[in-house]
Amino acid sequence: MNKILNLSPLLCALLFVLIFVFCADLPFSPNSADPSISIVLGDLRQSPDGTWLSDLLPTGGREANHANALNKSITNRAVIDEVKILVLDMTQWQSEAEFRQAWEAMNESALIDSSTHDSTKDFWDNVIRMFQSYTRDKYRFAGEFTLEIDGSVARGTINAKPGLNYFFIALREQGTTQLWFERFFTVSENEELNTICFGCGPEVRITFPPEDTTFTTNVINVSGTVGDDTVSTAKLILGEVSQTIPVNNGQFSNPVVLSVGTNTIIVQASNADGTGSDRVTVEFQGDSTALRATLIWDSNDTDMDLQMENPNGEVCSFVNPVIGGMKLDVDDADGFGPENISVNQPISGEYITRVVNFSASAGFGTTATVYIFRDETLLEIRNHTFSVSDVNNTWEASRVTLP
Ligand SMILES: [Ca+2]
Ligand SMILES: [Ca+2]
Repeated sequence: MNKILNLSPLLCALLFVLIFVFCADLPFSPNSADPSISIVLGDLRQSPDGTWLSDLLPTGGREANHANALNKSITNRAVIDEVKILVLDMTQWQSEAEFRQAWEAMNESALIDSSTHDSTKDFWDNVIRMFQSYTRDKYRFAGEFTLEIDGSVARGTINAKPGLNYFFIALREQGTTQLWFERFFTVSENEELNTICFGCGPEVRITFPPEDTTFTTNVINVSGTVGDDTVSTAKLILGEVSQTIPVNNGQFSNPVVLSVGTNTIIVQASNADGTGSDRVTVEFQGDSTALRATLIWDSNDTDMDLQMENPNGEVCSFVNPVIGGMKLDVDDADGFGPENISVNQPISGEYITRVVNFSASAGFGTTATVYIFRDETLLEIRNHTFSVSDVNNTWEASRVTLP
């Protein structure tokens, strides 16, 4: 016979009062003497990864609505008002694989007790009720925790028993729940090892330029490190211009073209865990340009060439980098760009910007993107894909008439 049933009603009532008094804030939390786990959710704006719970939920009727709520995307991630973590104690299992194998072997529909769903409760409450209804042979519902939100990052500390645990992490916006991540995690007895960063990706550090540097040249080299040697490319973002840059053995160094005034430079790198980024803000004090063209492209070890022809028929390119009031500020011969031509001494008439596919890497083409700035403001973005056989072909990207 179940031992609980042998308890006298008085003892049960006493236990209830003790549980209520001592655990009022976190009624289902594991004992605070359990190892603590520091959790960081790196970027809440990233797409969630969650299908497993959808599979668990019954289909049809109100339960289908719950499944829909789970998959409903939160439209404005800026107003996420709650981040919750639900912890299942899986310490009776040696590994995630062992549990999943046992779960697959079960008749799931027989396990799902739709009577646990209560139409007066919201989705999150029903998820908890559902998990609580299983807390017998397969796992134990250990508790729910709330993380602190700071912009798009959430942080907090939770406690869980040493051994295998399951974390179900949900974002909630005005009562709408979205599964963000689910993860099995083995809690160590040694608390220093219990740090989890979901969706954080590799650590990115911009080492040059330092924050708040003022430059008098418009092309600077951005360099730094990516904390994952297997990452081979990163994204370099400055205003509207977003380009791929190579990363070799965790190091990057690539030119970037500044606009007059304040520039925020962002470098992002991704791996299977998510996206990491760093940013610096610098100032460029120089003459504003009447017209400027920036070229980037999307494959490494290929050479694109930017050209600009002024109304007098003079052509600025790597052959004549300074001519007719135009200047090729930066040239690139090995992939991704940027190349940039600035018009510092404008003359009245039409300027034509062209891109020449100087070399093509074997096996794939290259998409070139040209950003045209008029008086330091983005006027247009044009792109064109060169096929592998388009070697030495020219693409006319833009025509702009200056007064
Ligand atoms: Ca080139
Ligand atoms: Ca390059």
